[in-house]
Amino acid sequence: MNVAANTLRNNWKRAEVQQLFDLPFNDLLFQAQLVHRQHFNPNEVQVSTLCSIKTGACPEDCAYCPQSARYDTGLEREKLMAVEKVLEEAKAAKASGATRFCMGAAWRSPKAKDMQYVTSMVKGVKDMGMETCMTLGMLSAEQATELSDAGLDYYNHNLDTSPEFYDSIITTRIYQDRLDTLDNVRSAGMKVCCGGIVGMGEEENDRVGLLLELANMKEHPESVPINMLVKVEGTPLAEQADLDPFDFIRTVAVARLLMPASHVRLSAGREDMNDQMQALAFLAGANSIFYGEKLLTTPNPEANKDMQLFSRLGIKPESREELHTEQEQNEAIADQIVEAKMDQFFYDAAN
Ligand code: SAM
Ligand code: DTB
Ligand code: SF4
Repeated sequence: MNVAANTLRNNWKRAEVQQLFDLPFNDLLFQAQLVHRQHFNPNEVQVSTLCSIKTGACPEDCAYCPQSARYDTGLEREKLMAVEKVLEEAKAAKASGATRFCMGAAWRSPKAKDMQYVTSMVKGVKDMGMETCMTLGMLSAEQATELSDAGLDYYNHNLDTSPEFYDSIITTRIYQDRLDTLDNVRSAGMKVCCGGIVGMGEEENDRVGLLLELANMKEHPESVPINMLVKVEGTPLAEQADLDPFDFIRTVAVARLLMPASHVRLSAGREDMNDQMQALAFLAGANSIFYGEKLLTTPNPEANKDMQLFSRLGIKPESREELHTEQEQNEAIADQIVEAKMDQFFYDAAN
């Protein structure tokens, strides 16, 4: 099957998606790379930084999540971060080369009293010249409009898995709730960041189902995070068996083929991937990462290590089109690369 056609579709059939998963690995990666090159510079990766603006004590029961109040994961519950503190973190993220600042809250949905704080955060981060993203749980149409009016560029809300497997992972809200929030985000004019998690014990059929849901949305999400489950002690999925790494790469490649113009983000789970696996994910069409030592509550590779990997692969962080920040950004990135190269030099010299 040759899928390298230069068109965006939202009428994918389950059997077509299954056929892509069934391709020999090399054929699948070759197709994904062809399609990737029609839409993106294959040597650029978008870099986002995450900040947990409200950590822990979430009332939901998502089986993978260290922040659910229902599981004892040893996480300290925290109040909503002060706006200034968030802006300080955003400044640091910008200085280290991130172009998007993503703020996450362990909420089922934001309360009315929270909205003034989160909208101030959006305005402050935008003023620094960075793109903004938030993930705050379910949103009503009014809340989505409020965030959009404040200047929020992206809203992250994942489908997480297939509709069929969903009930084995979350019982406190249904698939349709998620679709409704995504509709509200779209109608309010924001860009959608929506993906899922693999490695939760789902079947390949569920990975097909998840990608089918995403690819058949009226408009593809602009950003598609593919998370590999981070197994956290105390959560019901702590002892989940590892997913075959090639099945993870296949999922990235099929996402790239189905949603050719979207950024596919190699999201949570990179700490458990070696450099070769990450390089394969980039070859399969992943072109965005979370950058910085921490995701929301779990570790992520050190920024320096990522810059070393980029440098070894000849990858450059994607810069934003807004030119007034580009030079600053390039300078920051160049500094990071020099630093990373020095570290590598001393490491090599000492070993
Ligand atoms: N509470 C909000 C919500 O659930 O929409 C926002 C924050 S929540 C932590 C954002 C996403 O992080 C989840 O939808 C899930 O896809 C991802 N996530 C959470 N825990 C994870 C884990 N242990 N491994 C991989 N991804 C995870
Ligand atoms: C997404 O898809 N992955 C990010 C982000 N959206 C908010 C979150 C990953 C969280 C991993 C577990 C943690 O650090 O708590
Ligand atoms: Fe709460 Fe979001 Fe974690 Fe679910 S994924 S428990 S909603 S923080």
